[in-house]
Amino acid sequence: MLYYDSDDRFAHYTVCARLPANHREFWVWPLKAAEFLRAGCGARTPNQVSYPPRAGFDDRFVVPANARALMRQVEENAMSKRHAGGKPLVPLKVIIDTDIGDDIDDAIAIAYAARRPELDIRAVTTVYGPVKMRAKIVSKLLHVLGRDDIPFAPGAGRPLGPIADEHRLSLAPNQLPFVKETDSLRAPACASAEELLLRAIEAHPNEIWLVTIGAMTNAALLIQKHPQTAAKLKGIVSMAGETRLLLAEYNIQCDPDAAQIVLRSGLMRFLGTLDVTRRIVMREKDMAALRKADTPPCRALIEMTDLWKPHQSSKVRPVVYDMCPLLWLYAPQHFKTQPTGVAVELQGTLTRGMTVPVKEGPPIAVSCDVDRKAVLDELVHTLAG
Ligand SMILES: [Ca+2]
Repeated sequence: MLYYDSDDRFAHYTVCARLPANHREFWVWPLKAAEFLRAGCGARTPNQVSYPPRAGFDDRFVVPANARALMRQVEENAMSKRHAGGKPLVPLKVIIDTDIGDDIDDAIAIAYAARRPELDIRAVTTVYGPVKMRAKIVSKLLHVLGRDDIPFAPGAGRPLGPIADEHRLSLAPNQLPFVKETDSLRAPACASAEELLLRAIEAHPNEIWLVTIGAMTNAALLIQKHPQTAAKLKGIVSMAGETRLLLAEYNIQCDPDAAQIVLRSGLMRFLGTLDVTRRIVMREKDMAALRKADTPPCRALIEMTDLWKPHQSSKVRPVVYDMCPLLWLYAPQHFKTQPTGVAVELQGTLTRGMTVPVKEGPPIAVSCDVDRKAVLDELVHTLAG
């Protein structure tokens, strides 16, 4: 049940939603008139409603035809308000640095971020191996998402140092067939991720979060070559590393030397580690919801999932590691973290690429646990709601 009120003093509407029967609380917060109208409620004359609502509250103000859209708006505002401590929603500016095309979670993370009002994607850059092919996938995906306004560029293909899996650098991404010959793709905004990163960060100093969901080569090059611009980042958050299992996590393994530079830079704020993020396996009902939604973004993700599936053996359904740093930015309550200094093992022949907790070094919020159900519900609600 939804109702609304006006408050001329602040020139906004107050929208209230009564949660399902097992909840006793009411959520109340301001929505600007524009947001209210965008939620699909039309220009009805505001009515005065007392708050807290009285018993026997008058149903004349209920807006059932728009209940679903309004409820979504209401929930999103509530979440943002909780995170922002009651301040109006100001989207967080992010640059997503991705190795899209191999695992499926990059595409899911970008589609998810593009639909969240809390996140403002300022650029997408690609990294590791066939970066130009990855950029083509980004171009197509952003188009399907209706986000041709987001600039993108290919980044560094080669890691800074030697890697064990050299042959992987030349493999075409398994999701490249998502891009068809008949597609007229938008061109990259500039020739290199380096240029795009400089442009985006300098345009909004101290406002941009760099979100790495692949190897950290681009981030490390930025820090090495342009330290003054890198210092204007609000911070870096990543899906990377593993501090409890005795293994080297993939994104670190792809460029351990770059990871060491980034983890020791003082810019890293959050690491979504393997042992935590690998728990977030999409449920069959989540995939069914995407299929049922049948929107262009959901159809694209299903198509990309079908391309990805034959190329991996262990995963039953997508594991959405890469959305974690994006979600943590505005909803950290879904994660438990431990402030930890982290260093990368660079010397060991068997251990190169492992991330090790260390006493010295800048502390990073390293994930320890995650509310898996909350994350998946948030994801599906965002993509298919
Ligand atoms: Ca990735």
